Amino acid sequence: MEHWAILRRVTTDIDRRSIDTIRALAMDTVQQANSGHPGLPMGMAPAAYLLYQRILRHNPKDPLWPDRDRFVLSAGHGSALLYVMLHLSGYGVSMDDLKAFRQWGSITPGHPERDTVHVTPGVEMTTGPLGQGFANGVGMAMAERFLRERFGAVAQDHRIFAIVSDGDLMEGIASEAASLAGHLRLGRLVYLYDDNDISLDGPTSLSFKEDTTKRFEAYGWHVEEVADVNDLEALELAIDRAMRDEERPSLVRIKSIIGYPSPNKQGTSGAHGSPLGEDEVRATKEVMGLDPDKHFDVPDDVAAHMDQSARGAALQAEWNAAMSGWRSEDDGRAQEWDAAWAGRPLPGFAASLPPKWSKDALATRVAGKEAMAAFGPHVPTMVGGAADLSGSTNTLFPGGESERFTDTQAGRNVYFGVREHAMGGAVNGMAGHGGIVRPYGSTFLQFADYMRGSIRLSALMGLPVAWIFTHDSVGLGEDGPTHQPIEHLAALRAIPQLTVLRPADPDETAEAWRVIVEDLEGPAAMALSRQNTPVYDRGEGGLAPASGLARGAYVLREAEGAQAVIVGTGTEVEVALGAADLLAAGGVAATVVSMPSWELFEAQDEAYRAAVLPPGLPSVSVEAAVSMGWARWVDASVAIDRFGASAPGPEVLEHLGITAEAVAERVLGLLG
Ligand SMILES: Cc1ncc(C[n+]2csc(CCOP(=O)(O)OP(=O)(O)O)c2C)c(N)n1
Repeated sequence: MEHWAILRRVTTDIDRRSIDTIRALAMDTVQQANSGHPGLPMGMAPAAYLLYQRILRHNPKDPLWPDRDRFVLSAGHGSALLYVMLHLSGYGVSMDDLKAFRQWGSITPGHPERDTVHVTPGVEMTTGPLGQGFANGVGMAMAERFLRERFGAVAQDHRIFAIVSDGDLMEGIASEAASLAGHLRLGRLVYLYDDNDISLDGPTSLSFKEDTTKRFEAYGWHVEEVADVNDLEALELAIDRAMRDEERPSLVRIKSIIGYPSPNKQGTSGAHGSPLGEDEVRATKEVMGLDPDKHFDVPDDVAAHMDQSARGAALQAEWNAAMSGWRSEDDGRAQEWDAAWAGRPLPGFAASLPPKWSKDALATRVAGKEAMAAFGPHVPTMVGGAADLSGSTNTLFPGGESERFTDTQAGRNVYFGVREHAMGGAVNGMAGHGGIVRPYGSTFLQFADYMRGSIRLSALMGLPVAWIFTHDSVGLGEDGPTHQPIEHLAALRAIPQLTVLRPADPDETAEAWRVIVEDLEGPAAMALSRQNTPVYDRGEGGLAPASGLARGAYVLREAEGAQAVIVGTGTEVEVALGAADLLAAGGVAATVVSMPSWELFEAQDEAYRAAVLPPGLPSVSVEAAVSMGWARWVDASVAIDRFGASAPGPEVLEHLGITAEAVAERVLGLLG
């Protein structure tokens, strides 16, 4: 038990034995899988113990209690620690689940996953790509503040905790998110930084030596320093001071020893990412005074001591009681609350769309703004914003100053600043928190790359978020190839479980918003144009109604005796119509299909798909982007398989061949 020499002020024997049990279970879990990261769980066991045992207001028997404190393990490689804590605190993670760590079909995958496959009770976010969890917590703190201001502190009054590591702090996304959190003074954020001086390649001195205290103070954070994670008293006092500072987010910088108290591997990167090995596990158990022949062993008194079910039930019962009074005070507020937590809009949402458009021709980004203004009142907890491009992406709700999310008020329009990475992570965090209906982030389509990690995670988690990308083709013009997306639609379509939508005109834009808010469970990415498109005449004798968007692709204008089909997306639907007109003038009949979403079309039955794209009928697509992927749907593509160029948009499109003439020619070529 000599390793306890370091534990100068651990209060009780049961504290010590509980923490050692966490360490032993984490070692066993990783050893059994013969894969995983034991070092962080062992080093940070005292911090996790304090959190789950004394600090977090949580109820293991209802992991989705809306007013629970949130905990994000941003250093997702330390998943064994999270699973062990969930098991010991009474969540639905069994000893058998620990034994199935990293195995097919288990609820204890290599990194924590929140999704529809691995439903691990108590896992708030999927983490693993370092830095993402850090940014997720910032979004959660924004959600908590927004909901507390809207519904009152009876309903929402909690904190966001995270364990973040050296790797998290090295990642750029964490810098952006920390800067944003400091700016917004997100005082409910309390991050425990595992400052163990070790990362994967070796000591952090290889690559990381800034003064993190000064850095976070400069961001406007409250920083606490704890010299030794094993000093529970100092640690608890530091966390307590951090929690009391509600004006600033807090970083509790904690010195720990990776792999502690493994006699031969602690303090080295050898304990970071591989099992300690049977012998070292035995030796470590011996150091802790535990029986090395026992595996997955939890003494009865430790199990009873660590089970948080009773404490959690009491906390939630108190909340439930207060909430029933709260509900009866204001019926409308209660209904709004229920809709918010169900992720649903209020009645009247669909009827608000489409609005009466301000002009006959509008950029779809402007149509998006007009649609948001129309449906906004029906989704009062929809929060989002842009990465310093609100004026261009047109994603602000009306309301000006009073709708702004600032350091003193939580409105629904967030100015994320030029921070795409943090915006992505924060929007995911808002969705993960719950209560925010369809949080969204927007920027130019080109910069989707900057936030791709978060977009991918939103898809992996199936989060109900909206990514709104404008300036969606070379048609944006003069800004040139640095700003002109080329491969981005293909890159987004390549992400599984992400629905990509590129509406053709204002009516399709409104319908796309309806589908995103009402129909879709998971994330959506919408591509909107900078340049105008007509509001198509879809009345009697005109083009087909925009409701066809919900099926992914639909016949927009049927040609009798069609010899070919022309498929367009977004602003290129106008090109497709022009091509069909040219062909008609030459006696060739071509049907025009609008195809705003491959994924929605893919989900239709074969009969519908065959009706839209009849097999055997020559087909040509037109989209101002790479041709990659189009062969799945059509025989030939008019596309742009090169970077764009700086010039007025219409000229760029002309030079790169996105014209009605080029499409008509391609159709004629196919027809021989
Ligand atoms: C974005 C990203 N890049 C790289 C990795 C691979 N990786 C996993 S853990 C790790 C080292 C992290 O070191 P640290 O955060 O200090 O954790 P510790 O060694 O203390 O467990 C790396 C590079 C990752 N998970 N995410």
